Amino acid sequence: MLPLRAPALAAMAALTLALALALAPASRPALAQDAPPPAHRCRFVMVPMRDGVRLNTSVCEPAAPRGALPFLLTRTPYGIAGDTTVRNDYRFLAADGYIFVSQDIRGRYGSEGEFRMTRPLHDPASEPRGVDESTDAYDTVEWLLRNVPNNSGRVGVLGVSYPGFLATMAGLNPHPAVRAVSPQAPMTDVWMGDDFFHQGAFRLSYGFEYAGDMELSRDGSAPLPIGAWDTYDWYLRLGALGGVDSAYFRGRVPTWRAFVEHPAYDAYWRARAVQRRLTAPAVPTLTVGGWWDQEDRFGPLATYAALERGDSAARRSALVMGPWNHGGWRRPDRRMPVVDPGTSEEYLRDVEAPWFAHWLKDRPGQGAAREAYLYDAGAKRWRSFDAWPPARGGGGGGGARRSLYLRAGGRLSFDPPAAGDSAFDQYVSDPAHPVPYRARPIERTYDSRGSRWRTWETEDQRFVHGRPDVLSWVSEPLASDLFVAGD
Ligand code: PG9
Repeated sequence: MLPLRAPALAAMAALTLALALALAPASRPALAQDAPPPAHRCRFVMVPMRDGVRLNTSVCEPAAPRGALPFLLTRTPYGIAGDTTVRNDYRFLAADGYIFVSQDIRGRYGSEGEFRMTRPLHDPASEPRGVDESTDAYDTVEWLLRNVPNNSGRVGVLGVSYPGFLATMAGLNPHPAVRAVSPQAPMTDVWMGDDFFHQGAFRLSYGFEYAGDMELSRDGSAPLPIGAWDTYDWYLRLGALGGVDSAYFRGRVPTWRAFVEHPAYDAYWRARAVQRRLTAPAVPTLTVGGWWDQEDRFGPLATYAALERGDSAARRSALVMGPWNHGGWRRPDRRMPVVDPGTSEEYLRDVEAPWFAHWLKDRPGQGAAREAYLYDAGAKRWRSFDAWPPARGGGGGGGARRSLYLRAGGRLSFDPPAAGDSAFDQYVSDPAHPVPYRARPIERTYDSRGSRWRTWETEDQRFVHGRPDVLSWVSEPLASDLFVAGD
């Protein structure tokens, strides 16, 4: 048993509070009728990389000729065999006209070579002939420009999650034809806040299952030995993590070894922390995320923040944060019941399609401004900011930066404790009876029979209230509306 003490004197959280934000409500025209994408002809080709490895690639061109068109490229570790037509979530883009290209990254599905999870950029000084996801994107673009007729010489890259990370990588040391990238829910730093750890706290079930699914086979075909429907007890019985490799993976899952060998934020994870490589965007960047993303909410905010730091003059970086779970804006089958219906289509039609058209087709309009479009889930409307987090105490947003204190006795307050107040709250944590992060049964992360993994961030959390190892802090009733925003 571990007695843990939470020092109540410390300011535990600092929030930017923008009070009474005076912003005009977003006026949006009614949605256009949903028309499926126009017919395309798709073919599969093997595209050679600089080291001779060939990557399985699908190229889809409009069936009716539309003149020279830009490419839209998505690279993925999840398999492109089904890309024999244009995805429905690309329908607003397809109406504008693009050549759609998707590609299995090296070591996955139909591509040759070796897969490395979130492969970091190589160091050209020590490995002049090295390859990584950035060079593979570069070589793919070069091949497309030379081998696909009727292209306009411009390329946009987009993708969600792992493909979002790959979109970011395409914008690093980019091919000059890459004129716009859109990392969406991009995995950016898996130790700090995305996917596998939260501020270093390991997410056991997700890490075990994702690493095993990805690395036991090149196409997800090797089953993990989890027979349980409710995995809570299964993971309790798993025992010390040091013994998991010999019991289950036998050296075949490098990412699991990395979890065990690198519990701290060391050089291994820092080399994979993409935001550390981002400065001014070399190409215009539209970063997209969801407030209830169960996998990569850290990534979009960290990506935008890193680009903003280097981008004070260029004004080429935009951010959208919507009321969505992981990639929900592109996947109607995965959306959450609580979200305002229509926000995904608004984004796809009114932001994404015009943004790519601006940068790839010179269509005037959205795309020039550096802006943040954020969904206010309390007021149920979009808000637009010219910087994010909003400027302190001013700039159209108003508001003030304030600290919230977790005070002894379960009180949440804007007032700090008095000097010399040494009161504290404490709880006892029992590793044999851990707090589940969602109500049981805890289905496997991506259980094909159904899993509440994708929606758990909006689930009622009161099922843990009253446990001896869970503390809650509660404020006085609010006297007026309060808009809380920021990190
Ligand atoms: N969130 C997933 C992931 C990305 C990168 C690394 C590990 C996991 C994904 O949905 O692709």
